[in-house]
Amino acid sequence: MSRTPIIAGNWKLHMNPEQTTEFVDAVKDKLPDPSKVESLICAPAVDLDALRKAAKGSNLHIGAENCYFEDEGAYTGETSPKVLKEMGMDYVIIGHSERRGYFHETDEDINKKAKAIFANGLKPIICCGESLETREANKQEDWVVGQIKAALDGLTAEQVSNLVIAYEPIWAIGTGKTASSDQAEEMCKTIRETVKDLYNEETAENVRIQYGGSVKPANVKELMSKPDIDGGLVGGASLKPESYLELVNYQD
Ligand code: G2H
Repeated sequence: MSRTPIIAGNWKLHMNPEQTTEFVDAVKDKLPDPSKVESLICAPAVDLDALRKAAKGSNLHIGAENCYFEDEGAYTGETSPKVLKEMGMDYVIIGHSERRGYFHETDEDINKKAKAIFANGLKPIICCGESLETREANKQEDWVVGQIKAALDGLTAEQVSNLVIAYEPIWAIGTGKTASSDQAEEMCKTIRETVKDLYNEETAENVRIQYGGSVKPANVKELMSKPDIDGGLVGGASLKPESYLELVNYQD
């Protein structure tokens, strides 16, 4: 089974529509063959219309950084997964540690969001990862396995085959401290084994698992050489076209 690697930019709360258009114009003709590496940008909701227009006809996949688990209703300030689909998005990141931490998202919310994303024909990128305290207490595996079980609860094997899991140790996010490629591989392998236990071998072989946390051009090749790491979820290093192009073209 060969999984297509997926390198995703997570712009967080950076960029405006004009910068989005400039960025996409600078990268769109230099992206890798999508059968070799899937290139994705997930942008703030206010930039998604510009992202879609600029990326049209190119090999760039596009996505949002979050959504709500209801399609519509009295939920002031939320983003509808139904409208994200109508806008042409492919992916939605859910469960990022910044959403869990600053916005108090629970495992249950994340599971409901995953279901709403699939119900609308989109694909979730489900984030998981432990804090420094949890790692220092050597409880990181139990923690991450618990997050994965909760996030996948009630999803079918077919859905899980089509989603992406991003392992992002919180202590490595935006800190410049990357997990070593062995630490990252160890957890990505554990996640794949968890999917095998919950579903079956085929689903575990299909699911793509990214590592995130200070991924940059200097470490992407080493991380991507690991058998259970199928991609990167990249914050800071995805904000400049040159750096993003180095990341997605890591095979060159
Ligand atoms: C982790 C990552 C992107 P950075 O949050 O999801 O950000 O690459 O800046 O550590």
